[in-house]
Amino acid sequence: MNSKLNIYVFFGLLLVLFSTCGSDDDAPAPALSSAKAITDFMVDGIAGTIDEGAKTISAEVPNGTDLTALSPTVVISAKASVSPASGASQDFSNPVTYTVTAEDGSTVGYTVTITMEPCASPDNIYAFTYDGKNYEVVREHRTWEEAAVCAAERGGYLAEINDEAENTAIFDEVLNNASIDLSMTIPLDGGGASYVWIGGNDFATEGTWVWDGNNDGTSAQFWEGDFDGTVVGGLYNNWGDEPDNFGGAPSPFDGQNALGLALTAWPFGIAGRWNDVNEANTIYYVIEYD
Ligand SMILES: [Ca+2]
Ligand SMILES: [Ca+2]
Ligand SMILES: [Ca+2]
Repeated sequence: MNSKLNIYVFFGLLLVLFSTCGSDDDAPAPALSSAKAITDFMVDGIAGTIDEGAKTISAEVPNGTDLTALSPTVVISAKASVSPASGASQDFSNPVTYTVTAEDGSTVGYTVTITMEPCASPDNIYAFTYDGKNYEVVREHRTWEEAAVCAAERGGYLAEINDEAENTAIFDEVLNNASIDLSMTIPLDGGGASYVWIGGNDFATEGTWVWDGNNDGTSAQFWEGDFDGTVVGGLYNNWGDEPDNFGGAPSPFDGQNALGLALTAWPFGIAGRWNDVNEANTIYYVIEYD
C-alpha cells in the first residue's frame, strides 16, 4: 500500500467517525437516574424494617449489644451512593440519618433508629403494687448481678426489704400471684428450696451485708457477720439460721454472697426467710421501684 492510499484510508475512517458522532448528537441525551432508595438494611444479621413512605428504618438488636459501634450493611438503588457508607461503624445511641444521593444528584435522608431488646420480656413479668410502690416479679433465670443490671435498666433495683410487712407482701405476691413454677427457681446451694433474688449482697467484704439492688456500689449495710452476726443501723432482716457463706474458702466453691428470699423451707429456715446463696445461680427475681 502506498502512502497516498494510506491517507485516503485515514480520512475515510475520520469521516465514518464524524458521521457516527453526528448521529449520536441527534438522539436525546440519556436521563441521569433519580433512583435513591435504601432497599435493604442489615445490622448484626438482623433485617431493619424500612418504611419507604416515612423514610425511616428501625431494628431491634439483642439486649447487651453495644449501640455505639454498629456497622450496618446498606443496599441502595443502582447508580446511587449513600453516606455513611455501607459497612461503616456508627454510634446508634441516637438515630442516625443515612443520606442517599441519586446519579442525578438528588438526595433523600432515611432516619435509622436502632433499639435494644428489653432485658426482661413483658410476658415473663408479674407486676404488683404495695404501700404505694410498684414491684415486678421477673420469671427469667439470671445471676444476682444480671438481675440487678436488668432492674437498673428498667429504672428500679432488686427489692430492698425494709420491714416485716414488706417482706410478707412480697412473699405473698411471689408465691400466690406471680404464676411461678417453684421447681424453676431452685439454686444449687439453697438447701433444695426455691428462692427469688432480692437486693442484698456481701460482695465487697465477707459478712458485710448491704442493700445494693441496682449494683452501683452505693449501699446501706444492714447486717454484719454470719448467722451469729448483728443488725447494723437498726435495719430489718429476716434471715433463717443464716448467713453461713456455705462452701466458702477453702472449698473450691466460692461461698455465698447474694440474698435470696426463700419461697419454701430449707434445713435452716422456713418459707419467707432469707438465705445467702451463691450469686452465680440463675433464678427469678423481684424489682422494686421508687
Ligand atoms: Ca423496700
Ligand atoms: Ca458471703
Ligand atoms: Ca447460706
